[in-house]
Amino acid sequence: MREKILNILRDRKEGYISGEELSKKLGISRTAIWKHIQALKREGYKINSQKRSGYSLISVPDLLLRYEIEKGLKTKILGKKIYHFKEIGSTNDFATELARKGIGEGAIVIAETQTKGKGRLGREWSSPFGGLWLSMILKPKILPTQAPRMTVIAALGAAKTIKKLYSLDAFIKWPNDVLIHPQVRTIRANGRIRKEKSPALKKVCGILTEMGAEQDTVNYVVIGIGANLNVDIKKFPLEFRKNTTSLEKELGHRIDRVEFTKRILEEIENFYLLFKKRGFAPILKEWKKISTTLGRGVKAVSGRRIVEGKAVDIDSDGALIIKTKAGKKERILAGDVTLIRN
Ligand code: BT5
Repeated sequence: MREKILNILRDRKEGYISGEELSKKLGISRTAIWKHIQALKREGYKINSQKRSGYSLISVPDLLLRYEIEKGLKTKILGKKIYHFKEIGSTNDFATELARKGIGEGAIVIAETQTKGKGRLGREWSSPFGGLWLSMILKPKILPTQAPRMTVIAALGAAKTIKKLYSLDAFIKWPNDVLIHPQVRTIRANGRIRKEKSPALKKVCGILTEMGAEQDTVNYVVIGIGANLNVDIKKFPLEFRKNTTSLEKELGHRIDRVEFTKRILEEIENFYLLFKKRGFAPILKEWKKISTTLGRGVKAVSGRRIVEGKAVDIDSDGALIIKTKAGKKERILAGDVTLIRN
């Protein structure tokens, strides 16, 4: 009902619509309309109420509210149910609770800030206001060992969104980092203005995939996406600032977070549907095109195991294949990778 009221108010642009007209259109009492308007105001919508003329929508809050995301969202699965929080511990933890309770595929959890945002291996993830901190529940028919495939699907969706919306090349560093080139610098050489990208890549988005599984069956996968949109990196702890950036910083302007959220859901869903229809091979092909890991000298740390060599492939589970100096091929299913030489 609130969504319907909002849409009618939006259509009126700056004009007013009376409580009576709203009540007729929607078939509910004027008191019920008034109550919904109060609830919308509490959520942050600025709505003018005038006794004679009725209601007028003045502004929409800079929040990732359900009604804003749902409006015009072109997905079939993702965003079927949207949970929004101004603050939460971790969206991944909440989504996991939901999945355990049997909430179906496609539900998403969004928070404006997280107090216990997490990265992989219990690491901390800075989640101040202005970013996108989102988790989704998926129920793919995969083996537990194939869960890294879901990380690749999400990372591809994130990279594609950044490319399509802002024409920035985004790359994936195995297994879960989405990176972009820092600010394009304008340099004057021989009186000419040249644009140049800094060669170093910085992390703008990270993915955390968790799952509930029994032996050979995956019950659910929770994919957490942390994207630095309008986030001030200077507010991060010092040790997190290196090699980190935000889209606002690189583009030089604030970005439309609602638009980004809708697009990333659509792009991830496209890759997910492609995966369901055609398997992992076409996903892998796309991934390889924008991998910053393949062909590079790497040091991979997976638990106590350390493997150094050249990253030569990604296999059908999403595992990284490293060829060591001794010529042996090692397979890393999960871990951290440092690029060590070109
Ligand atoms: C990741 O871990 O990159 C996965 C991040 C996933 C975050 C999302 S937000 C929504 C959902 N709910 C959660 O609680 N989590 C997910 P990892 O590769 O382990 O990287 C973690 C490391 O990145 C940290 O140790 C820091 O060095 C750095 N870091 C922390 N906050 C960052 C940020 N906002 N942007 C870039 N780097 C960050």
